Amino acid sequence: MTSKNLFNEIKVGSTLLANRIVMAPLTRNRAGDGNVPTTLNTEYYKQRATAGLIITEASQISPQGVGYPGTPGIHSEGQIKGWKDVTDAVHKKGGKIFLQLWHVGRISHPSLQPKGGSPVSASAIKPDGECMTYEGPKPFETPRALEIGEIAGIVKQYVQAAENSIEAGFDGVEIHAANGYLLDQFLRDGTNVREDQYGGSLENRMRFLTEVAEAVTGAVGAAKTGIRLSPENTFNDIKDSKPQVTFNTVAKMLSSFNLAYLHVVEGDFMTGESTLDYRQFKEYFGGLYMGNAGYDLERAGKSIEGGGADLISFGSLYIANPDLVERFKQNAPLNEPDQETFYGGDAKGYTDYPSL
Ligand code: 8OZ
Repeated sequence: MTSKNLFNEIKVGSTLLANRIVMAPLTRNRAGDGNVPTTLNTEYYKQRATAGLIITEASQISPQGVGYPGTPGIHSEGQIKGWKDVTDAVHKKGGKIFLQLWHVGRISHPSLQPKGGSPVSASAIKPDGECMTYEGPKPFETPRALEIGEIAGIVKQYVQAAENSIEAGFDGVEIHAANGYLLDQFLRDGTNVREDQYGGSLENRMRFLTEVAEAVTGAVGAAKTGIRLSPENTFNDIKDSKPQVTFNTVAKMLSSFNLAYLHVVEGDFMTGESTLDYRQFKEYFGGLYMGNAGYDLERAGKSIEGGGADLISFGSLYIANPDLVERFKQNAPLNEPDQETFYGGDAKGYTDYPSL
């Protein structure tokens, strides 16, 4: 039996997954004090442990990496301990789980930053829109361009956070280089107008991500490291003038690391449109490719069977259907996600969606 389908097991780096159905990283803003994962968070992930792989919600690598209320971190002892309960619960049910490593860069606000400092970015370019703060939405402010001497320190924070993740029992980590956050702010030319070796040419814009990939894979192993990209997503007011070329080149650069997988947000969250040729990214990368954005059972199955992807991640379907794998197997009806309870709150809309 060599035919590929959604329900086949697959070896991803050093981790054997029971199926190719992945729970996408989903920000839910329900971490506890100190941005520490709680028993409620443990319950939520445990309920979803039949996914082939869970990728956690984006989790800060440092206090500077924070951009929203109630998002968990992976830089303090308490956070490591909180996450250990999550990984233990998921593993007890036979699941596998990677942590998503996050630094928001300019998608933050002084009120969320250590000592009320300015958020940082590749260049001092203000995003359009508002930041979610503890006092409600506030207009974004102009970020401070990182000094060249600060970048190595942030690379070290990615490494420390990756090592903390392994200590917390994760099967691996996903480097979040998508959706307009710090690493994406360096990659795309709409947010990076630096004139040093981290800006200008595409090679220079890729330097920060290249260094993070090299350092994280060096620390925890390429077989435990995935990366997420979003070539045409305009979420968080970001754009690139030549996204196909830029991300073909990023995918090619990443191919040299033997990563566990490349995870790609296909299309634009904001418009629902998808205009690029995602097969090209897959081919330039050469390793396991995880597709994401708006897949349903039928399209996911076709993509896996047709060689368009090796894994598919599901976001809102996983919010509402803890037993998504079983529902897909039975082609059973799905619960509808409630948008009102996506971000913040308690168990309602979080751990109270019924299984079959
Ligand atoms: C939605 C709301 C807040 C954060 C991402 C971490 O887009 C996010 C996010 C999404 O990757």
